Amino acid sequence: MTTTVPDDFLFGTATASYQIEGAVNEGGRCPSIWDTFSHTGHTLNGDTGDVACDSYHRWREDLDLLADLGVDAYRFSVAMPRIMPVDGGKPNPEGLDFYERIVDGLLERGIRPVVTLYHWDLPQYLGDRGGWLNRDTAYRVAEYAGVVARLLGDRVHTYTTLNEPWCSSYLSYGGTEHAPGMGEGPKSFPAVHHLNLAHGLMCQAVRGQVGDGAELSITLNLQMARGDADAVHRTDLIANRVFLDPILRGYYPDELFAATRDLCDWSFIQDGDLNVIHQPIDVLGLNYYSTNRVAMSDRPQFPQPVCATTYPGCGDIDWLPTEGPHTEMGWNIDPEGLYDLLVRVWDEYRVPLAVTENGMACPDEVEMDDDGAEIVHDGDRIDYLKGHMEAAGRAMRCGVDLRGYFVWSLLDNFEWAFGYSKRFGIVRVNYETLQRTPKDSFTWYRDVIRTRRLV
Ligand code: IFM
Repeated sequence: MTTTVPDDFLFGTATASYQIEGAVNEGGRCPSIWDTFSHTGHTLNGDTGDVACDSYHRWREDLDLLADLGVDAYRFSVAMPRIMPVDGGKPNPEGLDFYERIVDGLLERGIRPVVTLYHWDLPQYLGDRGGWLNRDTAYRVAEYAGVVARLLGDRVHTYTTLNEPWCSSYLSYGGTEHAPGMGEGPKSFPAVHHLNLAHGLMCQAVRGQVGDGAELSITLNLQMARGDADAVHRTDLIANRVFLDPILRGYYPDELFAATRDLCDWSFIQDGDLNVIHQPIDVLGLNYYSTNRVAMSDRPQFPQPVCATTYPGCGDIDWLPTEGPHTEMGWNIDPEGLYDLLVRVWDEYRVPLAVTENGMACPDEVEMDDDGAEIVHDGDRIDYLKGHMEAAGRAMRCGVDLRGYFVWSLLDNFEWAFGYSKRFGIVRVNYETLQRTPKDSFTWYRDVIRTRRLV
């Protein structure tokens, strides 16, 4: 069954600055923690974002692709290293001009800009002072958010404060997968709190510039676990409610303190922080790809010594292999998980939602047409998108207030620690020539958007 969406529903695609822009030494940009991380052997094949899709130079072509696709909105991120390249210095006019051209270029094409203010490319000078372990980072990032909002104002449809703070905390300070790759499990808790604080401060900074009419959001990648009730409950607490509850309800759950008692005293929470974090938002973005399967084990909850983990406080939980088909990332394909997630968050938090990322890395095969041009028949990606859109539509029919759906990603791009080995784009990027080629999924999505139906 298909679901017809309201006129103001946003069909879109998403990207992020470090993943597509390249030109890392141009326009006055300073290095970010991802430049450092990727240049020091932490990514597959030593890949870096130095060139990426070269969207810094090819942005017009990319916006034309979006216009051809017929999207209502484009979700992209602004790079703080382009806007505030000097520690304690003034905003960089070249960086500001770049994003102003993109926003105006989108509006000229009838596309609404959805701006993510922070998608992981923290300036290295803030990384040098502890990154998200340092409370000051929250204030510096909020100051930058105000600079961007002052410039772009109400030309932006939605300002998203942070993309996936789970990754910027647990995966970056708890584990070793993301910059700075600290790998000290519970060290990620102060990073979590400082990211939550940054979200609140950024909301205040944007509203301070744009006024109460500013549409604000944050995007979370909530971890959808299935399995033993106790294991599901604990992982939900550590990975999800640690963001959802302070942001949407103004408190950290007591159970969280109990579940982490041997690891962290949470003394970094200061008086008034929760009031700052608990700002009204207009829409909650959810990035969804797959589910996890968990079970309680016989191990102790708090292993000694503390180890690298993206789930501190969950030492007694096993992550089991997932069933069914998997994407090239090794993630299982479980559209029902998207339905469950949307219904759960809507039922518990009653906040309007948007699917701000959903998509699939596929082993795309490139063929040549009669004229020697590249073509990609990515039927597996179409099936993935179809299944998830159907699930999203079903959630809407069950009453979920869903405002948009964004495919990850417009372009094949730099997939973080996986470098260029994983392709999520509905447009192929040939990394030698940088030529863009719409895949079959692009044409299919264009037809979906035209019908204004979730498949
Ligand atoms: O590429 C990432 C993106 O930056 C954040 N969400 C998940 C995507 C796929 O891993």
